[in-house]
Amino acid sequence: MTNFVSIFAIFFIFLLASFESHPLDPLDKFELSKISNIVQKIFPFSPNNVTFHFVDIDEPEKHDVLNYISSQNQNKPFPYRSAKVVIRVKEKTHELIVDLIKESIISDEIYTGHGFPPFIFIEFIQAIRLVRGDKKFQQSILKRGLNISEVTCLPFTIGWFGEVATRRLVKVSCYYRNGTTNLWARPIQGIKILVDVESIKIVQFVDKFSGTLPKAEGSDFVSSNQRPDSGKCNVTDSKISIDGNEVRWENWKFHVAFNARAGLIISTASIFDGEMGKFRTMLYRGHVSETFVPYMDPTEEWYYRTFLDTGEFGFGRSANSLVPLVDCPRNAKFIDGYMAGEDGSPLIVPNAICLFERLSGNVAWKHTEVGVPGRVITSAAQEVSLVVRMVATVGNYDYILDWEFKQSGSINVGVSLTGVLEMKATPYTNTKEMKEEIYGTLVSENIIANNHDHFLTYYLDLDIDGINNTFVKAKMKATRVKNVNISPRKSYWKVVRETVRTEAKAKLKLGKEPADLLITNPNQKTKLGNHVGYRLITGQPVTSLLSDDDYPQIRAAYTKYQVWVTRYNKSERWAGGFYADRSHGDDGLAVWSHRNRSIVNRDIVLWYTIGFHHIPYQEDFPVMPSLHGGFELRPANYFERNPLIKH
Ligand SMILES: *[C@@H]1O[C@H](CO)[C@@H](O)[C@H](O)[C@H]1NC(C)=O
Ligand SMILES: *[C@@H]1O[C@H](CO)[C@@H](O)[C@H](O)[C@H]1NC(C)=O
Ligand SMILES: *[C@@H]1O[C@H](CO)[C@@H](O)[C@H](O)[C@H]1NC(C)=O
Ligand SMILES: *[C@@H]1O[C@H](CO)[C@@H](O)[C@H](O)[C@H]1NC(C)=O
Ligand SMILES: *[C@@H]1O[C@H](CO)[C@@H](O)[C@H](O)[C@H]1NC(C)=O
Ligand SMILES: *[C@@H]1O[C@H](CO)[C@@H](O)[C@H](O)[C@H]1NC(C)=O
Ligand SMILES: *[C@@H]1O[C@H](CO)[C@@H](O)[C@H](O)[C@H]1NC(C)=O
Ligand SMILES: [Cu+2]
Repeated sequence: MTNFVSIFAIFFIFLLASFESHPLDPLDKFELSKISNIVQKIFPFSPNNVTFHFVDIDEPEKHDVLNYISSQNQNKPFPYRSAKVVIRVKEKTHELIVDLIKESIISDEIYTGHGFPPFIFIEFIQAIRLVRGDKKFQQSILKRGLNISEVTCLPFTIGWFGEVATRRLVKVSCYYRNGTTNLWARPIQGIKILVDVESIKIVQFVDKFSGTLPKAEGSDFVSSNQRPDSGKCNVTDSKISIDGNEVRWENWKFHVAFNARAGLIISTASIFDGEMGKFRTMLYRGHVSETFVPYMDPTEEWYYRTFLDTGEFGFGRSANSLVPLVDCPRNAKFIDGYMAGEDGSPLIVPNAICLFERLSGNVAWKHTEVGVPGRVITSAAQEVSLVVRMVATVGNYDYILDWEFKQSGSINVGVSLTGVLEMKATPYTNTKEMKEEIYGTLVSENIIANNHDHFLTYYLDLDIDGINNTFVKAKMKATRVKNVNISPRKSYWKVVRETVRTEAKAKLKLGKEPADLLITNPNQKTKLGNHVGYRLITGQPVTSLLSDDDYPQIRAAYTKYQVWVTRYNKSERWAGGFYADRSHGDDGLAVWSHRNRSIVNRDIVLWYTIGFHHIPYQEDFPVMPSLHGGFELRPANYFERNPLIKH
């Protein structure tokens, strides 16, 4: 009996594993616990002397992944699985590779380069606790006549400004709630507090006893009871199938993952081609790679606010638990996210990702024909799409990240910015009183919202019908009609295709010349002889306006161009460098691209940055209405015809 039960159990587990595992699956809670235990054996820890800053699957070889998922027989588990783990021990950064099958650490290297791994919750909490408990700080609050119970303190990463950076530091800023929720509107100014998160010490404390405290009236933004789904945006019966992390919907098949750094990751996306009767590859991996948010205020209390949010903290670490009927509609399905806590043990983010079918009310295609005698033919279809969403709240800002899959073969990738602006106090209550530069907009009495940028850089490893692809610019060239005898026209434009041969030539500042940007497969043609491809339709052309020698720009050099193409290398995924906190700009997209590798008919990665120059306006106060940006990946001679027309 016992035997039978255990055999049955093993069989059952085997079944589960065989149906659900994919080599790019994120680490689950059992694997995270296992990793923590394996590391614990070599680095025995008590709270705080060993901290886990990055835990993710160690990227398997791409050809192994592709072979595995394309092989018919997936009952065999993927032959290897390991994790990349970055821990801090005795103020040193260890990069570990943990083999999850052998259950051992197979590599341990101490990183000695510039920059530090991401911060973790406990470090922020300790820094805040330290400041609040500090006698000098308490006196500063008392002297201002404020009540410490109504003070909220928050840590900020400090960037790098040419100094020797040997310590992991944050600056702590405090706010006076005084019974309100919009703490960002009530900064307590004049106090500078620098905290070392590893020795847990205040290394600098300066109070100038300056600054006005804005009044609280009108700054609240708590919403009234959540409005139930009105049904205005109609939902359909969901045809989404989720098996483990694999999603199938209409003609799409892809894998969804979550990690602490990028948050939502889309992998191995393929689309079913009805004409060919098979799935065709399109995107191997896509996710937010880095986020750069520099503020445009060079003054003492603001200059350092030049955040690389994804690398310094993490979009996944900032992920919200999505609320049904608020963050996602009625028909949404949810996936939980897992990541490692400070001691490596698993933390869950329930409902970190949602998937839902959207009937937007848009028309997918349409034509009304009046030219057929005797009748008017109207043909059209409503657009139904699949949205995959997560929301990251990084301090004051909220980023709603969407991947929208369309049956036409397009993927629309978008981000909506909302939340509360970072603000500073001012004695001014009207613009006519202003005597000096304020570096922002007076959004309420005594409150300035500072000018800043947001750059979200996406990693897009497109594999159009195979891994070897080419980056092509289809330029529109204004041309003069030469033979005046055949045409009264003087000019037209023609398409001049340019294959971009090297990484150096593939970094683009858009808006200078009209061109379609294509990732094509030079080895595959349609029946009609066109090279199969996908097109990147970009949004507003925004690039960083900071000077090249400005420290934040050195760290985020890649934001000078919206588009880059590099050779695929599994270690090159984080545009601002892996160690983004206090980085010096010696790792990252700009550095890799500088090698100027050939990108013709190779495995290549497209990088696209959605940018916003944000001049605040009064409507952004007290909370900002969503502002949208995005791009589209759209088939371009990929299909023989419009895939929406089934026949
Ligand atoms: C962490 O501290 C504990 C208790 O003091 C000690 O036993 C352990 O060896 C320390 N671990 C490391 C890696 O230094
Ligand atoms: C300070 O605020 C707390 C609640 O936030 C309140 O209970 C307390 O009475 C206040 N203290 C003073 C001196 O006003
Ligand atoms: C705090 O709120 C109270 C009650 O609204 C108000 O009287 C007081 O002036 C506020 N204090 C500050 C420093 O804004
Ligand atoms: C939404 O769709 C359902 C099912 O198709 C239909 O019964 C309902 O009337 C629709 N509601 C609206 C507001 O269009
Ligand atoms: C891709 O191109 C490289 C370099 O030409 C070649 O070695 C490799 O075999 C190609 N891979 C595939 C899958 O075609
Ligand atoms: C892959 O990237 C890493 C990190 O940039 C680099 O050290 C390594 O040399 C690269 N490998 C190849 C084959 O280019
Ligand atoms: C990159 O390589 C190409 C072809 O070898 C060359 O023409 C170009 O000057 C190089 N660019 C840089 C910046 O090295
Ligand atoms: Cu903004």
